[in-house]
Amino acid sequence: MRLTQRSTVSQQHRGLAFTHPHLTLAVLAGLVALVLSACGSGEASTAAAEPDVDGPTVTIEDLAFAPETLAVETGDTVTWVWNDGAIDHDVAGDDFQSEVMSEGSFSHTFEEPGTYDYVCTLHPNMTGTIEVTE
Ligand SMILES: [Cu+2]
Repeated sequence: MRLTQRSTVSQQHRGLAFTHPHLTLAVLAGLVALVLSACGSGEASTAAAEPDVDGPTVTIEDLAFAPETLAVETGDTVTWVWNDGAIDHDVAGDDFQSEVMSEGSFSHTFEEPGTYDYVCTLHPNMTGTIEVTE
């Protein structure tokens, strides 16, 4: 009887001993999955947030400003978004000037009505115009 009881107890202990490492692995795997998915979604939202600009936008791509002419209202903020691979560009107007860069964005608020021509100083045939109406 005692031998039987002992062996039963030891079998239960073995069962627990085998169950616990599996639970621990499952919890670890769950945590790893959580961390990975958190990182993944963070990168995704950062990448998605950049082109998602409020207000009028000019995209810099294929060695051009698109649209080349953009009509906005006084007080509007125009955002230029770099989307031309590793090619450097800038946005240079009479009273606004971005840095030379290959990614990111640059914003300028037009407080006065008028026609604002600008260029990329690295590619003089890259020209654009912002028409600011009242
Ligand atoms: Cu350029």
